[in-house]
Amino acid sequence: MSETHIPTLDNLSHETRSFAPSAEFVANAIAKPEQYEAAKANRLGYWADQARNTLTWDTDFTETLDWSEAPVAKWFVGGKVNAAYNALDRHVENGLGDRVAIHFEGEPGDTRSYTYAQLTEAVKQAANAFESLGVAKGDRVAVYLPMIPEAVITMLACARIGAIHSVVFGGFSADALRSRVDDAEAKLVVTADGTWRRGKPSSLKPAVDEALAKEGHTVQNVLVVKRNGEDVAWTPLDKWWHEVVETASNEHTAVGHDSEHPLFVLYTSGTTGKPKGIVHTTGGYLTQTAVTHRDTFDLHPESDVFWCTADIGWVTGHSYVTYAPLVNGSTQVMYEGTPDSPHQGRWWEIVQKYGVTILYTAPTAIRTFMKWGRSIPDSFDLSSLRVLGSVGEPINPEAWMWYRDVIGTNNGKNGERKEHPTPIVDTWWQTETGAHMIAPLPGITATKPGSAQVAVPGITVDVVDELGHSVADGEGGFLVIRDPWPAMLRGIWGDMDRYKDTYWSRFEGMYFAGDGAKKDEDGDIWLLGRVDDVMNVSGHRLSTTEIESSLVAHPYVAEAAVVGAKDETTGEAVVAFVILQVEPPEGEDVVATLRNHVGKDIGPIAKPRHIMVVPELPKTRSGKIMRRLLKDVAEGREVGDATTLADNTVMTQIAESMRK
Ligand code: 6R9
Repeated sequence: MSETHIPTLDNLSHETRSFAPSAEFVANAIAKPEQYEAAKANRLGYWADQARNTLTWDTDFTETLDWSEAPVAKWFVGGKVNAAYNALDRHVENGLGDRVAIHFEGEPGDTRSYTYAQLTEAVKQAANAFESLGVAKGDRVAVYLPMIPEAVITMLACARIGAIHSVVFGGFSADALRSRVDDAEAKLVVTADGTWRRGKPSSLKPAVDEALAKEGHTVQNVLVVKRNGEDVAWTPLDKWWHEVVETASNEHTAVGHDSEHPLFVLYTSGTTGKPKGIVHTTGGYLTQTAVTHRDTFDLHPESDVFWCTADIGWVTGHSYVTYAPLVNGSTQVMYEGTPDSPHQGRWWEIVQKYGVTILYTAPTAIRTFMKWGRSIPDSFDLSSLRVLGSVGEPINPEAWMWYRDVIGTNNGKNGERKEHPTPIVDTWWQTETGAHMIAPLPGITATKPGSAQVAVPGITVDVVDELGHSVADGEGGFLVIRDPWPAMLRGIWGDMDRYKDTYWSRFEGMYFAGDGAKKDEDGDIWLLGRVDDVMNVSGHRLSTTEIESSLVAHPYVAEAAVVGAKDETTGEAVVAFVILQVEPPEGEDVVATLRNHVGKDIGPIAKPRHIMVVPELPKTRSGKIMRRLLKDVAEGREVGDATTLADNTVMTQIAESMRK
């Protein structure tokens, strides 16, 4: 292996289990092995077929890909297509108006279901209302809403009229909201009085008021959905959603927008610096999100009930809540609240209640459920589940196996187990990629615990060394994407240079994803975490994921985060933060036990120098551990900017637990 920061994955390489799909699953699978071959033989032809078969175009496209201005792609050039029409009207026209599009479950237990016909009407009303407020094609609309149907309605109404939505996660602060409103020069803000969190009202509107208090912004109107009924202050910009939208006409004709018309901007953080407004356009994004939703999850839209637990504030909520499930005409569940309200079985209760067949969630949630114990999911009937998905970070083999054994074999409350556990699909992608890029297909791929494995048909990924040369099987390096793909970002809002510099300057002619990866002996891809999470200890490259997986595999440990702390002698030293799931026996030296465990599992070099037992780990709202903050603790520095934490008391809790 070459020098520098290419990660290794020695302990994950010990992972040799592999699970082939059952014959029954294969027989009914939507995706066919021939798709890989067709895409390989004629990549652009494959995507052109997918675009035409998946979407209804107002005007057909004349060119599949224009890469003449690389790295800015144009897909399905000359085509005209309306995203909202594809997600809604066409299903009603095709006789599916009575199919449920969204089963909404509010945190307090209130529910609402929208059929395709009802959702289409609601979006037409919102489109008319936004237009009456002066929003026109190309204008930006900031969306600061909880997980309620109005969030989806707002996004689709924007898409319908060609306005560009910029969803700002409801957990972000007033300052974060203002900087995003300013950067995109939003004309309209759509928000709510608030939402519910663990049985208590939680407000949103005051943050909007605070964000817009200082003059100099571009906002002309603020639309406010009444959700939790709390009193709110009222400004001259404010209008109630129920007064403006719900009284608007429900007739609205969708017109096709250019395939390359911007659909949305979504801000995402780099490791440092100002958030980047990732720009996505219409035709390519819709094609790849819909195709991957169909193939990765083996979607049978007439019978499946899909539930993606992501908030619409993240790309997963854009692609696999608002767009793909509706473009595919499927039925989905949307849940407003937290997994532990009013009890730790809430998610499983929802799966049981709606007969969810496909569940798509994040490793952090799975590890939380592991910590809470299997008796909770075991007491619900999860027999409807048939595909389980994972996204957001590398999934430890331990969590993967728990997901399979506990959730994937549950065949009812009576303790019966399924003969064939449900396939698990680990999906690697990013805000920038727009849709799945690496994922096993559940009726084709024999899955391996902890690996996203193979590029989806029509996508070319690779792992390269420092110099950009493809590494051999068994070797590690940097994950790159070799060819432009339909759902790729088209740039960073207002900053094309940063786009080129961030993604296209590291390796000539390749998209640099920022992730470390390894090819195993079969050529399957294992993700190792961000390359900035890679440690170098005495010249040995260690991945944070590798050591975390080892720690989590120990019966004492519920969750673990590992960082490299600067060390004069060894370059970096491994520092681990762990949450325990059991009270260790009296007199047990937990730290020594865990150090020895890692030493045995991976090798003495990987033994954490320090292990701190902590009550919580610092996570963003999307569940990513903020290792940067832990690094500050490990290196004895003052803790840096912690404003994007889901729970901002965590760092204090950690500091306190270390003083003890
Ligand atoms: C969809 C999403 C992107 C980063 C990405 C990588 C990590 C996401 C992963 C995964 C390993 C997976 N990531 N899925 N790592 N296995 N299945 O999460 O987008 O919020 O932009 O994050 O998340 O590090 O580069 P985003």
